[in-house]
Parts: sequence; C-alpha cells; structure tokens
Amino acid sequence: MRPRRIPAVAAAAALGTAALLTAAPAQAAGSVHLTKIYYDSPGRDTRSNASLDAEYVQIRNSTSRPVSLRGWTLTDASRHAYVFPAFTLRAGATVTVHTGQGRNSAAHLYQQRRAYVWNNDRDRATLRRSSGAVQDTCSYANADRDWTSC
Ligand SMILES: [Ca+2]
Ligand SMILES: [Ca+2]
Repeated sequence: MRPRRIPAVAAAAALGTAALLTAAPAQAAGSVHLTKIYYDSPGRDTRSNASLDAEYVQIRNSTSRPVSLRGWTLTDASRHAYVFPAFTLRAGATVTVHTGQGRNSAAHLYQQRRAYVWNNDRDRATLRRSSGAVQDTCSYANADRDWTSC
C-alpha cells in the first residue's frame, strides 16, 4: 500500500463506510444536454432574421463546472452542422443557439444561417463533443406544436 492512501483510509474509518458510499450520489456529475428545441418560430416563416432567430435550441450545463464547447457540433437530421466557436458554458447555465444571425454572448449563440434548420414537422438534434462522440440527442415528430422539451 502506498503511503498516500493512508489518510483516505483514516478518513473512511472516521466517517464510516456507509456515509462515504451515500455521499457519492450527491456528487452526481450532471451533464451538458439539450433541453428544448423551438422548431417552428412564431408566425409565418418568412425567413426574416427575427423569425430565424426565434427558432432555436437550448443546451444546459447541469454539472458543477464550466464546460468548453469549442469544436462541439449541433446537427439536424439532414446533417446541417453548426460548429461551436470558442465558448464556455458556465456551471448551471443554459445557452440558446439561434438559427439566424446575431452577436454571440455568454447566453446566446447564433448559427448565422439565412434559412431554417429545424424542420416544422420532425427532426433530430444531435450534440457531439469535439471528439465526435455523441453527447446528447433530441428528436421530435409533432407538427401540431411549435417546440419540444428534450
Ligand atoms: Ca412559424
Ligand atoms: Ca432540418
């Protein structure tokens, strides 16, 4: 046994093994995940920038640490891809990714598109890490509604 482990063992003995085990779930890491897709922006779809920006996806960081989204991607079922710029999503924060054009801030990112990306009837959002690994997905198939929770 390495000397470094001795304090941990001593701490476990002091707290009691049960206390140590039950403490683990309370530290559940949380995740960065999709929470909402507003896929049919209010009113007629005129492709105005205001209408494009009223179409959006929200992503939340429920972990206790900031997460860099740089190089992450958000794609639809037709593989239109948005690549995140240098951006850090703070712990507990939500970022809204608008379809149209605008100026990025701590809470709002813009895909800078001139056309809609989230279909009004059905689509699927996939959030991938910079490694390409799938972080989360959110699908919908309901033209009677304008948005979905994920
Ligand atoms: Ca609409
Ligand atoms: Ca689409």
